[in-house]
Amino acid sequence: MKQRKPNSTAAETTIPDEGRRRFLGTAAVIGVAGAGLTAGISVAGAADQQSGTAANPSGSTGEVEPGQLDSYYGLWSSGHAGEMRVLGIPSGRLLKRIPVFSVDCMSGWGITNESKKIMGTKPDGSLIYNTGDLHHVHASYKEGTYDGKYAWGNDKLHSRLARVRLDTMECDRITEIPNVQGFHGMFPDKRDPVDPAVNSTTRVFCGAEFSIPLPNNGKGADDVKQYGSLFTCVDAETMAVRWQCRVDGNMDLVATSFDGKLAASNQYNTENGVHYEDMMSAERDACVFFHIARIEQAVKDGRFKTIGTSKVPVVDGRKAANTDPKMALTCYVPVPKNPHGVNATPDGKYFICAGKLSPTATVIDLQQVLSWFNGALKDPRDTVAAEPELGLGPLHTAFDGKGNAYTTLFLDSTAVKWNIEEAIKAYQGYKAAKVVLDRLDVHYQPGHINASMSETTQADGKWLAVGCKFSKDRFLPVGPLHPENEQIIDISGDEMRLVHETPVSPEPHDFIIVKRDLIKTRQVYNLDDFPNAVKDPKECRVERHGKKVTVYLTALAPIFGLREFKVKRGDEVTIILTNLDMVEDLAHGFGIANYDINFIVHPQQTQSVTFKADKAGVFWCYCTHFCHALHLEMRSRMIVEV
Ligand code: CUK
Ligand code: CUA
Ligand code: CA
Repeated sequence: MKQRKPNSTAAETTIPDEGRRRFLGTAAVIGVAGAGLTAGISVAGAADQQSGTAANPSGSTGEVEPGQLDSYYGLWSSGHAGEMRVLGIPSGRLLKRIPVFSVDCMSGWGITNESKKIMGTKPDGSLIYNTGDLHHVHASYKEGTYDGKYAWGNDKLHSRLARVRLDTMECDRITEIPNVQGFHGMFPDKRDPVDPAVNSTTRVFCGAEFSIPLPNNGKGADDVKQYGSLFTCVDAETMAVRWQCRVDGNMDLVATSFDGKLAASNQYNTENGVHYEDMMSAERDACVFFHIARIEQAVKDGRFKTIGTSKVPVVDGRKAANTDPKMALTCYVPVPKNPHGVNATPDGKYFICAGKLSPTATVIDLQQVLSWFNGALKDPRDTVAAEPELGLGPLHTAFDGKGNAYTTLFLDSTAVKWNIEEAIKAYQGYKAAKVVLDRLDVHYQPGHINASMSETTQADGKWLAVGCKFSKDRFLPVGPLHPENEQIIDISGDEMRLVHETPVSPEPHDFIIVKRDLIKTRQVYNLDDFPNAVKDPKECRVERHGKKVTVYLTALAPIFGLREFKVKRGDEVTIILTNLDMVEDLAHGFGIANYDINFIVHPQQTQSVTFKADKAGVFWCYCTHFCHALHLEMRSRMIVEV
């Protein structure tokens, strides 16, 4: 198998001159902002930078020259780091880490009252969870392509769904899903729901990998019959859990159809095994399809139960309850042994389920699945349109919008390019079909794979990224754990061409690659969006109600509104800090020595922290984020009196 070297030619991206000037103009203002007096700068400059698209001429190196911008946002998962990451594509440069499930001083995530409220706290004010495991990132759609509004990430560890708003690239909601464990695959609707009477907003669908006793209340641990897995629908806007559907077997990844009618999840444990060996005894497992409209009708008609203390309606999608296809909520399509990954083709016709323990990928025809649900097709297996043999350990599949699929082969350390229509012809017995078009070594053991705009109607066939689980010898060793390796591949030509690779901190799984002009970010908050904002340095003060003390503070480079403030030992202190600067990128930090407090506050934003003043003495509070020539002098003193 071959390994190709990049050619070297033109730079990747260019920004139109106009946007460029605006950008430089904004940057110049930041310099001036040092005076702390500049006001009224809009965020238009940043939006301008994002317009314009860059070509990917075959032969591009994927290098983005100093000062040039990437043409795509990569929204990356991080696994047990619990965060979402933003990479520039094709450069692979890390642009931002978005804390989601884990505490992070970079932003004060898990430290400020505002972030704690999103993450969830115990009665004593401490976080319910300090850990997470974020595997999958998917963004909101409108009419088949990204609308730039939200991105969601799952927490496999504590079964939570988080939402990141893409204008600020910050997490704004986290919902815990009841009665499941191992919440793994997740995918939002790709268009507005079909029947507006049934659904008012789009939804996010969530699979659950581990079966647990239902209810999970300490009884029934030894009775496998009481174990079950629930497929969950969450409202994209309210983030409330709408309904759940109980299945036989487990679920892994999730895909949704472009017409809003179907969702599906691959199942590797149709055996309902509790132990490792049991989960591999069957030659075939399944891809379970959900008939969304029927499920929502069943919920509406009251044909559901609730489980344990949860009020969420649970419908029965198990085989025994769904023997009549015309009424069925679910359809179990048999696919070979322990499949992993299910992906929707950008033409809306097929779901592709990778084989993992089988060297195949199964192409399932969605029209045929609907035919089965209408009673026109007897055997669910007849929905299979193709099952090409690709190589060892197929996991995930991406698309170029030109009819080709790209599948990772974990055991072969290869990405394989194959043609879907040719695979269908081969399945129909056409001997001359040319299914596999190219193979490329990747380094090493690839998991997820994705192409620019892959699962949208705008799949553009320019870049492919492969998340390699092991980098082995590719980078300087850094102790026992090597970085992972995100490899960037040019797919604009007939052959895949590896252009470069980026080491990343372990361990990302899924990611998406979004055209940069689809995401419009903002850099300055609106002061009025924060009811507790301290709008003028003159409003800075200390207010006491019994043992509760509130400190109202402003930050305006390079000065905090109070040079010192006094509290008493034993007080419950709340500090409310408003950043009155108005210029993008002028964040201030607030750290209190020996008090375990550290957060930042963005221009025109207000953040607060609450803590017990349990140590007497003088404690310097200083700006922890470099903001100004006099940043080091930007301090206040907390004096805790006995
Ligand atoms: S899973 Cu990690 S390689 Cu959690 Cu999407 Cu397939
Ligand atoms: Cu304000 Cu550093
Ligand atoms: Ca199995």
